[in-house]
Amino acid sequence: MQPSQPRILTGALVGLMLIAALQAVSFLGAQLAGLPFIPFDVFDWLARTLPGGIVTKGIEGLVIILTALGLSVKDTAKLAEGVIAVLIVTGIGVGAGALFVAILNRQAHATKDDTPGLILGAALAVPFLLISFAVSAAGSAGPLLRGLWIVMLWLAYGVASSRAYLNLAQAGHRIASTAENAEEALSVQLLDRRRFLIRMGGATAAITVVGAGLGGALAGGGSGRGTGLRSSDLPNADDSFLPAPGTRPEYPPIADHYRIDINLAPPVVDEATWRLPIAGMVDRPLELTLDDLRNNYEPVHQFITLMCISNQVGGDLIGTTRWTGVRLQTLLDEAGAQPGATNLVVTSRDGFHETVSLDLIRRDERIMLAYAWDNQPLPVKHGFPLRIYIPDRYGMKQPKWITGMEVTDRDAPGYWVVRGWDEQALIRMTSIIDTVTAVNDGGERVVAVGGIAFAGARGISRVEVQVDDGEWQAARLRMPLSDLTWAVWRYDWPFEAGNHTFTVRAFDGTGERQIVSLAPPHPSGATGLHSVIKRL
Ligand SMILES: Nc1nc2c(c(=O)[nH]1)N[C@H]1C(S)=C(S)[C@@H](COP(=O)(O)O)O[C@H]1N2
Ligand SMILES: [Mo]
Repeated sequence: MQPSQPRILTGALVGLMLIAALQAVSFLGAQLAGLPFIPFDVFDWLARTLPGGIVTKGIEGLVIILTALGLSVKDTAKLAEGVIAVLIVTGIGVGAGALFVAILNRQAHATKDDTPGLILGAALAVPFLLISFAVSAAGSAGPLLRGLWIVMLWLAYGVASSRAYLNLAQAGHRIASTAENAEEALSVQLLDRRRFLIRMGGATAAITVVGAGLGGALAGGGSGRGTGLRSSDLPNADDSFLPAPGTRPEYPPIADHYRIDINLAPPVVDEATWRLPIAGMVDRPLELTLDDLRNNYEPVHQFITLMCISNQVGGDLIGTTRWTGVRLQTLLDEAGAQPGATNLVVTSRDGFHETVSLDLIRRDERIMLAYAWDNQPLPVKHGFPLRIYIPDRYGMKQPKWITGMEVTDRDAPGYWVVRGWDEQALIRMTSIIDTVTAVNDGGERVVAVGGIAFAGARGISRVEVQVDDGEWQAARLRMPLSDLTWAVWRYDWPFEAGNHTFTVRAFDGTGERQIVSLAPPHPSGATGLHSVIKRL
């Protein structure tokens, strides 16, 4: 190696500094102007493009790791994915920095201008542009602005890389030519390089901290929303049943609702230009605005529990709120499906899709298109402006951010069905212990055990608790919010000091007992009983 040539490792370091700054600026742009955040686009693209088996293993692994760390899956999964996304792009930036130095070191006549940097920037910009446009869901910025922004960021990365290279090379060269002997030259030159790298590190660190900090502050700002239902509005408000202390709220705030979808940043749909088309094999194609849906149809309110098929036994990917919208039957009748049509293909802004049979829609008037949760417009991350509800199915069958509906005679498998998950995705019964607490019941010490049970649209008829190897004992059930929600239960056990195992099982409305054998979420939903060990 000639003394005047920067080392490849130095190139990697420069790459690290620049990619950190690039991501911070991209993050700030996302928060300020709805521009794409490059790592999220890359992650979302990978999640859509990699084979379903690999993605499923990845999700399973993540859920298992988060659970093992004692973290709430619903609160940390997106954060963990975001960290992975940033690490992936960081790796690309570091690799590109190293490769850049390696290539320039081989050029006999290195150019002194920005040309190599512009070439590097353009070479990076092209794939990232393609990726961003392939996922193109998040962010409110228009395509032209998105494109320009991505090109600009990578060109800046490239030009900064080549300026850094020139500085590093000259730092070596200048001193090498004035020093008395080679050894001395080398040490002085390294010192000079180090000074340059420290200066560059300071500058990039400042950009990174300011970009990420400002972006983070902007991201935190929650929008002022309308008011949700009060507990006195709930249909079972006069049930005197008292849940065990520590049981989750029967009707939680929607801020606590889990979120699962294929996007790191949720798609932002502009209400002004959004239309719901009902097209294809229909006599009268429809194109409805959100106001049409809100004002021209009788609103349907349903209390609904939604659960993700990736939920582990006892997991937190389950939530309840009141959904408001329009019966899908009504819209389908209005459009008039033609003879021979069999299915409705529902497509989403993020490329997600699912197929619902017309027979099912005609049979089940509870199937709805929902535009409100808890009396407020759907939050962006929960599918604004419109999502579908199909009773008794896991969430994977129920698209959010709906942008298209086509009546057809084809049967196209849904997004997750294509990727190896259950075609029907019928909800498997689950019961969860939320709490085991010693309480005073009129002077007597008892152990209050409580939680929820859920069996899709089949309802819960009975919940039983077993302590250690004892008999199964019937728990008391609170009247549920509806036939479509979880049921809150409670079992009071006479206090007995020591270490005890509490296990719960449920029976659905048809009298069927919860499946005992253990199965992982893939491909049809987890089964097995939930247990809690508690020292009393
Ligand atoms: N467009 C779209 N809809 C979607 C998904 C998605 O990735 N994209 N994920 C589905 C899955 S797997 C689940 S569990 C539910 C979760 O809804 P929530 O995030 O509002 O709780 O949304 C469903 N609808
Ligand atoms: Mo899901």
